[in-house]
Amino acid sequence: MIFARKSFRLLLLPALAAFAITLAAVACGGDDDDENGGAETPSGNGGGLTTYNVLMNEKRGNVFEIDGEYNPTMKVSAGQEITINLENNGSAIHNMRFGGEDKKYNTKDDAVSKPDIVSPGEEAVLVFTAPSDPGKYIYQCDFHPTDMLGEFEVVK
Ligand SMILES: [Cu+2]
Repeated sequence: MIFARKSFRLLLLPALAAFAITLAAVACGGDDDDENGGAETPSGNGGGLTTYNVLMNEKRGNVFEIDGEYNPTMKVSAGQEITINLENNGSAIHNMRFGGEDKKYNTKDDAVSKPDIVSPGEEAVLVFTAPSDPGKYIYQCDFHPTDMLGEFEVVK
Protein backbone atom coordinates (compact mmCIF):
# COMPACT_ATOMS: atom_id res chain seq x y z
CA MET A 1 0.00 0.00 0.00
CA ILE A 2 2.79 2.43 0.91
CA PHE A 3 4.40 1.73 -2.43
CA ALA A 4 1.15 2.49 -4.25
CA ARG A 5 0.75 5.83 -2.48
CA LYS A 6 4.31 6.76 -3.35
CA SER A 7 3.76 6.19 -7.04
CA PHE A 8 0.55 8.14 -6.92
CA ARG A 9 2.49 11.05 -5.43
CA LEU A 10 5.08 10.75 -8.17
CA LEU A 11 2.37 11.15 -10.78
CA LEU A 12 0.70 13.97 -8.89
CA LEU A 13 3.76 16.20 -8.50
CA PRO A 14 4.39 16.82 -12.21
CA ALA A 15 0.68 17.47 -12.66
CA LEU A 16 0.77 20.08 -9.86
CA ALA A 17 3.86 21.68 -11.37
CA ALA A 18 2.17 21.96 -14.75
CA PHE A 19 -0.88 23.49 -13.09
CA ALA A 20 1.29 26.03 -11.26
CA ILE A 21 2.99 27.05 -14.51
CA THR A 22 -0.40 27.49 -16.15
CA LEU A 23 -1.56 29.71 -13.25
CA ALA A 24 1.58 31.84 -13.52
CA ALA A 25 1.03 32.29 -17.25
CA VAL A 26 -2.59 33.35 -16.69
CA ALA A 27 -1.52 35.81 -13.99
CA CYS A 28 1.06 37.40 -16.28
CA GLY A 29 -1.46 37.72 -19.09
CA GLY A 30 -3.84 39.36 -16.63
CA ASP A 31 -1.37 42.14 -15.86
CA ASP A 32 -1.64 43.44 -19.39
CA ASP A 33 -5.42 43.69 -19.12
CA ASP A 34 -5.17 45.68 -15.86
CA GLU A 35 -3.50 48.61 -17.62
CA ASN A 36 -6.91 50.21 -18.19
CA GLY A 37 -7.86 49.52 -14.59
CA GLY A 38 -10.63 52.08 -14.17
CA ALA A 39 -12.78 50.45 -16.82
CA GLU A 40 -15.40 49.42 -14.24
CA THR A 41 -16.56 53.04 -13.78
CA PRO A 42 -18.46 53.46 -17.04
CA SER A 43 -18.81 57.23 -17.09
CA GLY A 44 -15.49 57.89 -15.36
CA ASN A 45 -17.08 60.39 -12.94
CA GLY A 46 -16.78 58.27 -9.78
CA GLY A 47 -20.50 57.66 -9.54
CA GLY A 48 -21.53 61.30 -9.31
CA LEU A 49 -25.11 62.06 -10.31
CA THR A 50 -26.90 65.28 -11.21
CA THR A 51 -30.36 64.45 -9.89
CA TYR A 52 -31.69 62.97 -6.65
CA ASN A 53 -35.20 62.39 -5.34
CA VAL A 54 -35.34 62.94 -1.58
CA LEU A 55 -38.18 62.55 0.93
CA MET A 56 -38.48 64.67 4.06
CA ASN A 57 -40.30 63.10 6.97
CA GLU A 58 -40.19 61.95 10.61
CA LYS A 59 -39.40 58.24 10.20
CA ARG A 60 -36.37 58.52 12.50
CA GLY A 61 -36.93 61.85 14.17
CA ASN A 62 -36.77 64.42 11.40
CA VAL A 63 -34.86 63.08 8.42
CA PHE A 64 -34.07 63.30 4.75
CA GLU A 65 -34.63 59.91 3.15
CA ILE A 66 -33.67 58.12 -0.05
CA ASP A 67 -35.01 54.56 -0.24
CA GLY A 68 -34.87 54.01 3.53
CA GLU A 69 -31.44 55.60 3.89
CA TYR A 70 -31.53 58.54 6.27
CA ASN A 71 -29.60 61.78 5.75
CA PRO A 72 -27.81 60.17 2.81
CA THR A 73 -24.45 61.26 1.44
CA MET A 74 -25.21 62.20 -2.16
CA LYS A 75 -22.44 61.87 -4.73
CA VAL A 76 -22.63 64.66 -7.27
CA SER A 77 -20.57 65.50 -10.33
CA ALA A 78 -18.12 68.40 -10.01
CA GLY A 79 -19.15 71.59 -11.76
CA GLN A 80 -22.54 70.23 -12.86
CA GLU A 81 -25.97 71.69 -12.22
CA ILE A 82 -27.52 69.52 -9.51
CA THR A 83 -31.25 69.09 -9.03
CA ILE A 84 -32.62 67.73 -5.76
CA ASN A 85 -36.31 66.95 -6.01
CA LEU A 86 -37.82 67.12 -2.54
CA GLU A 87 -41.10 65.70 -1.31
CA ASN A 88 -42.42 66.28 2.18
CA ASN A 89 -44.27 63.07 2.98
CA GLY A 90 -44.18 63.79 6.70
CA SER A 91 -46.18 65.99 9.02
CA ALA A 92 -43.83 68.90 9.84
CA ILE A 93 -42.45 71.73 7.72
CA HIS A 94 -39.00 71.19 6.17
CA ASN A 95 -36.63 72.53 3.54
CA MET A 96 -33.13 71.86 2.25
CA ARG A 97 -30.18 74.25 2.29
CA PHE A 98 -26.84 73.58 0.59
CA GLY A 99 -23.96 75.28 2.43
CA GLY A 100 -22.11 76.15 -0.77
CA GLU A 101 -18.44 76.16 -1.54
CA ASP A 102 -17.49 77.81 1.80
CA LYS A 103 -19.21 74.95 3.70
CA LYS A 104 -21.01 77.49 5.91
CA TYR A 105 -24.71 78.18 6.25
CA ASN A 106 -26.40 81.52 5.78
CA THR A 107 -23.67 82.92 3.57
CA LYS A 108 -24.25 84.24 0.08
CA ASP A 109 -23.13 81.11 -1.74
CA ASP A 110 -25.86 78.99 -0.13
CA ALA A 111 -28.63 77.48 -2.21
CA VAL A 112 -32.07 76.92 -0.67
CA SER A 113 -34.99 74.85 -1.86
CA LYS A 114 -37.85 76.57 -3.63
CA PRO A 115 -40.10 77.07 -1.82
CA ASP A 116 -37.94 77.55 1.29
CA ILE A 117 -40.75 76.33 3.52
CA VAL A 118 -42.17 73.00 2.39
CA SER A 119 -45.42 72.03 4.07
CA PRO A 120 -46.60 68.43 4.56
CA GLY A 121 -47.71 66.93 1.26
CA GLU A 122 -45.84 69.51 -0.80
CA GLU A 123 -42.88 69.28 -3.15
CA ALA A 124 -39.88 71.54 -3.67
CA VAL A 125 -36.70 71.65 -5.67
CA LEU A 126 -33.15 72.58 -4.73
CA VAL A 127 -30.93 73.54 -7.67
CA PHE A 128 -27.26 74.45 -7.38
CA THR A 129 -24.00 74.16 -9.25
CA ALA A 130 -21.71 71.59 -7.65
CA PRO A 131 -18.31 73.02 -6.65
CA SER A 132 -15.47 72.15 -9.00
CA ASP A 133 -13.25 71.02 -6.13
CA PRO A 134 -13.92 67.40 -5.14
CA GLY A 135 -14.72 66.90 -1.48
CA LYS A 136 -17.53 66.90 1.06
CA TYR A 137 -20.02 69.75 1.29
CA ILE A 138 -22.88 70.17 3.74
CA TYR A 139 -26.67 70.34 3.59
CA GLN A 140 -29.34 70.73 6.22
CA CYS A 141 -32.99 71.48 6.89
CA ASP A 142 -33.20 74.97 8.41
CA PHE A 143 -36.05 73.88 10.69
CA HIS A 144 -34.26 70.78 12.04
CA PRO A 145 -30.54 71.56 11.69
CA THR A 146 -29.44 69.08 14.35
CA ASP A 147 -31.50 66.19 12.94
CA MET A 148 -31.66 66.77 9.21
CA LEU A 149 -28.15 67.23 7.95
CA GLY A 150 -25.81 65.46 5.62
CA GLU A 151 -23.23 65.81 2.89
CA PHE A 152 -22.86 66.14 -0.82
CA GLU A 153 -19.72 64.37 -1.95
CA VAL A 154 -18.42 66.11 -5.04
CA VAL A 155 -16.55 63.77 -7.35
CA LYS A 156 -14.78 64.38 -10.65
CU1 LIG B 1 -36.88 69.50 8.60
